[in-house]
Amino acid sequence: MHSLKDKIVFVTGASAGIGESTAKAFAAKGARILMCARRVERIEKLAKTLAHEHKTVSHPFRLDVRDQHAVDKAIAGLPEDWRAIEVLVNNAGLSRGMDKLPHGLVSDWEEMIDANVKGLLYVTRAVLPGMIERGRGHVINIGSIAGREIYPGGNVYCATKFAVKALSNAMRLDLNGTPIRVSEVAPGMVETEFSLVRFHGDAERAAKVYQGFRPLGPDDIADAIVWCATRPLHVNVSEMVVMPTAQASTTLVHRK
Ligand code: NDP
Ligand code: 8X3
Repeated sequence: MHSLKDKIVFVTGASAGIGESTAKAFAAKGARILMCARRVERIEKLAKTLAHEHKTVSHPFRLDVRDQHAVDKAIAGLPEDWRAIEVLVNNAGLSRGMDKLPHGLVSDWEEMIDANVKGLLYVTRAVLPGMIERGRGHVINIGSIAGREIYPGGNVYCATKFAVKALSNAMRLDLNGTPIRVSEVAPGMVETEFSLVRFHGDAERAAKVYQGFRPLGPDDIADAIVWCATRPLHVNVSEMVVMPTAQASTTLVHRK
């Protein structure tokens, strides 16, 4: 097993859901946690929780991954003792809307493409050269079952997650011959703030998404991410699709 004790794990989008659980799960393994999100007050609070519960040192900072200049500045400006990132979890992302394509909001499309695809690229581009120079590192991209199967109204969100799958495969090709590992963890339905964000704050509509079956929780995905990261260094989990037992595909969920 690869120990992450005192190693730096960078989790993007750690202010909620899968990212928050992932920061906690790596902290429980003794890692030091670098984390970002736009809602900085939330990650500052999380940093206090990590310090209290796991005696973990963490470094939270505000970042909108859609802003390439801000991403470059944040990574280049990291304090000296926070630069040696061992694991990058590209988690920051969102869905917006579920309208059929002819009626979709262009602003929703842009937000998803900018965060899920361009943001992931900006962060990865800023972090990878350091990993290559140090001769160690692991990039874990959060894809989705939506990156394997399209569902009605999923159009642009699905396209961004297909892109995450393509970019994960591309990273493995382009990094072949280096010791850097690249994994994609692709969840099915996880109950987080995801649907609340997708439906622009409509809590009733969001709750319906998870009614009548047991969805995954963010801790289930954090567990899968940590498992990938702690395999021995000669083992690279290329991709892992994790679904609730009640879910067979994006369009088939058994509800009571
Ligand atoms: P949440 O809405 O609970 O969390 C999303 C996180 O991403 C928040 O911390 C949010 O922080 C951050 N984020 C969003 N946009 C940006 C941005 N521009 N810059 C920085 N951070 C950003 O959703 P999940 O935890 O469910 O989603 C996490 C990832 O998992 C996403 O990539 C999503 O596509 C993927 N996923 C989710 C599934 C699900 O069913 N929930 C299934 C499959 C994949 P803040 O708003 O503070 O910036
Ligand atoms: C999130 C999973 O099926 O709700 O990526 O789009 S789904």
